[in-house]
Amino acid sequence: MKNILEAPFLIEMVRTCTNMYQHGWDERNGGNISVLLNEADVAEYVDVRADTVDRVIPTGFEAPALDGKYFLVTGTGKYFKNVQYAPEVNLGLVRLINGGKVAQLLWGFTDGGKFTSEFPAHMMSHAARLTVDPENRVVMHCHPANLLAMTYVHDLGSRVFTRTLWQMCTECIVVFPDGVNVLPWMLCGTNEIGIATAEQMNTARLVVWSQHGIYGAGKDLDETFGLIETAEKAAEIYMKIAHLPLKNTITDEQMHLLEGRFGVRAREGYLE
Ligand code: 2HA
Ligand code: ZN
Repeated sequence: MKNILEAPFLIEMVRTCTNMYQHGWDERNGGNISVLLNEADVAEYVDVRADTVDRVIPTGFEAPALDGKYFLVTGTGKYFKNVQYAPEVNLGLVRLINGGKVAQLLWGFTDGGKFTSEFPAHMMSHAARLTVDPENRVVMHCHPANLLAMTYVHDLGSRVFTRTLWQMCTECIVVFPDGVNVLPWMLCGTNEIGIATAEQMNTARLVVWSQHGIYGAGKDLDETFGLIETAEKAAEIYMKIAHLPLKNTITDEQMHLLEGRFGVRAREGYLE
């Protein structure tokens, strides 16, 4: 068995948590990440035989599409700031069984902890994204200040919110042509917000939780981080200019030029 602390997937997870903390997106225990792993990769580092599992944790939901799948996930109540100092306490590697109703702990959470309180939203989002994009591996949640601020002063319709973000930086429509979907404030940590988030994940890789934060999904940690980073940059520009007289913008005609130049298609009906 190889040392899991040297596994590329673990190193990347630790670096990403640290980076997100340094961006100010994950104060205290804010934020959570889950990464879908291949059994073959996992088996190099941990014993995957069922009879060696010593902790099973009920999930409180069903996710038949994820039965037998492995996830590296951040822990509930854990601080992103501390992941780099004690990955085995702050992270866990679980396998879902019994149609997703139970998680077997294969590694991590060594202080008796368990997966993030947002596990339902993560797992349901994985299931939704995998039906749209079989390459999807990552779901990431965090609290970037400008996106959050924007949900206090901007209309929360997904189309109008997306259009504003697209108008704030030329690259936005290229990075997230499917736009961002916006949920109203809901109680976090529940199956209900998980179901609502997953439903929004059918049409976009970014879902804003109003007055709370954002969810992103993608094929790896770098891509998902970059997606949130780009949306957050756009929100930052918006918060810098929203109170000033607007003299210029990126027009829909210019957005169509970007579609052609970069080979992307904006979400149906979002451009004139
Ligand atoms: O506590 O971000 O949404 C972690 C969270 C809950
Ligand atoms: Zn949160």
